[in-house]
Amino acid sequence: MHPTAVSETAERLDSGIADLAGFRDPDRPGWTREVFSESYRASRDWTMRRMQDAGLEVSVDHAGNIVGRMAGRSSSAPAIVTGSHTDTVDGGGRFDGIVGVLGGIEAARLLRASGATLDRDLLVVDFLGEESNPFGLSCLGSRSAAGELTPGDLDRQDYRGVRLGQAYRDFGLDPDRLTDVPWARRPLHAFVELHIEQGPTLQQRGLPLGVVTAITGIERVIATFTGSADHAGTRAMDDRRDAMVAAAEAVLAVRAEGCGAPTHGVATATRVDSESRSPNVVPSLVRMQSEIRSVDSTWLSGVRGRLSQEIAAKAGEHGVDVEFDWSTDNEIVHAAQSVQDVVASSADALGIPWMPIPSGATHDAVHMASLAPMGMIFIPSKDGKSHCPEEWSETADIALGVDALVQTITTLDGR
Ligand code: HGY
Ligand code: MN
Ligand code: MN
Repeated sequence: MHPTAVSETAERLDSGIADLAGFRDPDRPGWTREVFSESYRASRDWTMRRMQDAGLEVSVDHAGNIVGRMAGRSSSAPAIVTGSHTDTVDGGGRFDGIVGVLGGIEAARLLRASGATLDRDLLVVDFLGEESNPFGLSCLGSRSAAGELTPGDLDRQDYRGVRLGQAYRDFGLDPDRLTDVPWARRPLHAFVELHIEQGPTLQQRGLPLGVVTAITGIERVIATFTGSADHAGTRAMDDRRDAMVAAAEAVLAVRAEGCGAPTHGVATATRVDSESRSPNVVPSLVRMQSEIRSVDSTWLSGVRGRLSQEIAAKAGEHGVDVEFDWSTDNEIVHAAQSVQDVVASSADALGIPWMPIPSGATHDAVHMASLAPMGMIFIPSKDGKSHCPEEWSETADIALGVDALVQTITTLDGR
């Protein structure tokens, strides 16, 4: 790309990231903009205007996804889709998902500016609510587009007891039409998502680009420990049924499971809540939330049995009962070899060094993979930090990722 164009792209990316980061929850750390929040609602008008400025025809589908369309010569041909998300985790950063939405918009702008007209429509999508949320369900918008959101999902409740269906309604979306997503019902040619790596590998290897090979599967569990309440001052230590101790043993069992993964696997206890409110009572009811991830299907498929058995045995030693509520947030998904090859050849054509890399994070691409051949392009994350205020990616790396995305879209269009 001509140096002037490079600096204009870099300036637009810089200012876009800064402007979007301004839509944040003032009461939370980092750049928090959680799904259904007021800061998220306010940011969406900005995103729509950004798409319009780039010459895209903008609409919001019944699933709440913001869709920017650049018409191709043949609107009947299967479309190419790119995009990501602009919601964040609590205390999140400025790049996770945002790079894929702003990068997709920039790619469309560059394609238009080059005078190139694609054969196929290009859709740039800001998917609703990709991040895991208090309802325990990630990728709301892409899951709906793929027809994978179920009526039962809408009965999920957050810790205030609010149903997911009500949260959609409060946000202005009709819970009965969430999978009515026409653009996703037409044949689609390919889906490619630009995203930060959210890990340290590319930086450690000194590489500016990753071609994603697979996206991790995620198993989630809420373990509920039931012991017996007692006076913390009078009940002898060898005569307790302490639910907190059983939960603590479970946290360590989760860690041991992740550390024992043979190839690629992680396991994290992310929350422990005790129902006991008084500081002088032996806890009788404690819940532990955990998630386990891997691209190794053999290991991941055995994790429910291994962990349930280990945690139940430890709880039994303390006379504590335990119940498990397991769920699969998403299965392991492999990127289409055809799209991986196009991303790789595009990077080669641009002289951008790259490596194949699995994704330990999940993405909207997981659900889009059921609609079209899927691929992802990674750019480096500074020190591998993500889901925190320190999350950082260099503008030059983002611009390279955009170049690779433009080249990939152009090549896919001709196939
Ligand atoms: O949880 C994830 O991996 C993604 O950031 N939602
Ligand atoms: Mn993300
Ligand atoms: Mn994320």
